[in-house]
Amino acid sequence: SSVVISGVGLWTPAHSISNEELVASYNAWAEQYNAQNAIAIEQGELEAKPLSSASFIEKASGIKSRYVYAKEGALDIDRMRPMLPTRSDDEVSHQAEMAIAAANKALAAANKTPADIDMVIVSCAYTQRSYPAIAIEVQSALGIEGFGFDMLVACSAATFGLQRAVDAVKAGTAKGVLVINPELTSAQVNYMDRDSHFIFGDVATATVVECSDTCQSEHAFDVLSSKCVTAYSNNIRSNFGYLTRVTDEDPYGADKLFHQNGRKVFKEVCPMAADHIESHLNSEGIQVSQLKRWWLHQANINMNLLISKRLLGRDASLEEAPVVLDEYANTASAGSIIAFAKYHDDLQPGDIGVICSFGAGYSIGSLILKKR
Ligand code: CO8
Repeated sequence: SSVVISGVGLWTPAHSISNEELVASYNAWAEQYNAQNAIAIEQGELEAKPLSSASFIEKASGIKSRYVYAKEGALDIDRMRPMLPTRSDDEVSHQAEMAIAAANKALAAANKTPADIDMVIVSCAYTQRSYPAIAIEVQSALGIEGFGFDMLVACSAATFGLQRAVDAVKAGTAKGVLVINPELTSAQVNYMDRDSHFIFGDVATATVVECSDTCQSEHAFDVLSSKCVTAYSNNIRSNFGYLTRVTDEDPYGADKLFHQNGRKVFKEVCPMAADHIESHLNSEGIQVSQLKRWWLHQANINMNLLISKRLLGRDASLEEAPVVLDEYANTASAGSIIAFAKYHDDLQPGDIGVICSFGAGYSIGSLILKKR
């Protein structure tokens, strides 16, 4: 018997923001800022805020729009961040709600019920609190017996979570695992930063991992192997955390939100990811040319083109390396799983594909899958 991914679920928020809407809001905010600070800017004490452009965003990143969990507030130039209502301790939390929606879809796709699951991993770039774990809240809401925990690995949270799940099923620690990625990134986006205001969107994905002996799914994939690697870098960073209260820093400071050195990330991560995929495939005796599908991390279209070109010696077609970031933007760890969710059921038995994430940490995670 083998370990399989037997179902995947994708929950998409109801609201979206186009590049044009986002840029109109940012530019109105920047113009207001520049007018209000005209004297300080003229005297060289402050820098004027530069304007953003929808055509730059699409060309530099491939992103055309993004979904958001809450639209209210994000485009309001007197607020520039989404507005979420506070929920009481007795209500389901925002992130658990997203997670439950994706988990139910994954269970349905795998032909499973909560009784078939005994381990829940909520794995994403941020959790809205430290405890009780979002995973335990989800476990309780779904009526799952067993255990759950949260884990954070930024953009590679989904692949690293899947590796934990695969290992748990292999070891007999769990019979069925739900790995859920409720990415509520909009809360950490700096909508006042031209260089990053366009990058992220919200979404939730979930996958069911189990033993092939119990699998009842038409679209299951054997996990041939998984490989994770990390290498420390400050080029993508957020300093928000529980110590913010006691260091007396501004909790809204720009360094507390997502920020990056995008050019450096691009240059450093592309070769790392390409080498990682190649060496992972080679360790399984698989040639790059045998890959039917690349479910790549969705941060930047040019990154994905470069990575696949480096390995294939030509551009990958959209069928080989599907793109979802045009519609979803970068959804942290969920990107490669969205691509997998939307583009897997046409593969034939024996077809091989790779899920690969790359991002903050740096962190890279890959799983080689074979259609059953
Ligand atoms: N509009 C107009 N002009 C702009 C804009 C804009 N919005 N933004 C930048 N410019 C300007 C720049 O200022 C620059 O001007 P100049 O040449 O005068 O200095 C020029 O355009 C070119 O800028 P860049 O060199 O920055 O542009 P790039 O072509 O490199 O594109 C990208 C910028 C799109 C950011 C690109 O570098 C990129 O995508 N890099 C990879 C980044 C990446 O993959 N990051 C991963 C981060 S995600 C992650 O790891 C998960 C973190 C956890 C989740 C966080 C949730 C919030």
